[in-house]
Amino acid sequence: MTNIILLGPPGAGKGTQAKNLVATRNMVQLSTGDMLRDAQASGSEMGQKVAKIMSEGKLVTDQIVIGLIREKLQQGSEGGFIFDGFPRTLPQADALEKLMLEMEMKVDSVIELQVDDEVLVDRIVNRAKEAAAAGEPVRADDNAESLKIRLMEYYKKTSPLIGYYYAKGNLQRVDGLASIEDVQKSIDWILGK
Ligand code: B4P
Repeated sequence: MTNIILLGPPGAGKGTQAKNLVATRNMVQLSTGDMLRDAQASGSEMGQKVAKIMSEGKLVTDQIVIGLIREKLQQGSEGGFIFDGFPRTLPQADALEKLMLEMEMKVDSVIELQVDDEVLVDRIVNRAKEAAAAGEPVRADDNAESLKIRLMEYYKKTSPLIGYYYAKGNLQRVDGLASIEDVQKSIDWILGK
């Protein structure tokens, strides 16, 4: 069983790589972004509460996302968990550490996907264009204005986690500018066969 965290700015490819790992390694993807979008789609009270925050590109409260993760961890996973978009703040990282201890598990690897800001903007704007062209729903936060705030939130609140995990000795860096397949190969190399 291997538990990993995928760390990186919006559009770095965390969700894309997590899906590959689910398909190839029988791991369970815990994407807080997907969980929050599902809550919105269900129309639940919590979903309604977070809708505006997310569309503006801001981070949802730690309390809400930690609650979502706790619930999913209790369901277990044979192949291990991929934390995709969680933790995003230092209090979330501390909470994850406590939860893992409680459940007698540990984070084996933290993989940082490194991508330049200009490329992130291109990817997000492209995703919005492709979805619109295909008649699919466009994410409310996939626009230049929200992205500016998402990036600021990342540098202010999430990037300190790079130092946090570096100090713990389990941070690995991957060139997220490479093709999806090459990023996948780098992650496979880190995780081993
Ligand atoms: P997320 O859903 O986590 O979204 P993301 O960071 O934008 O996406 P990701 O990095 O997964 O990029 P993707 O693979 O999709 O968060 C959305 C919002 O939810 C946050 O702003 C916040 O409001 C809230 N939230 C979530 N978690 C939270 C938490 N823990 N605490 C508080 N709030 C939280 O890739 C993007 C695009 O790039 C795709 O189109 C993909 O095809 C393309 N792409 C990927 N890899 C590529 C590559 N190597 N080359 C070319 N294109 C690539």
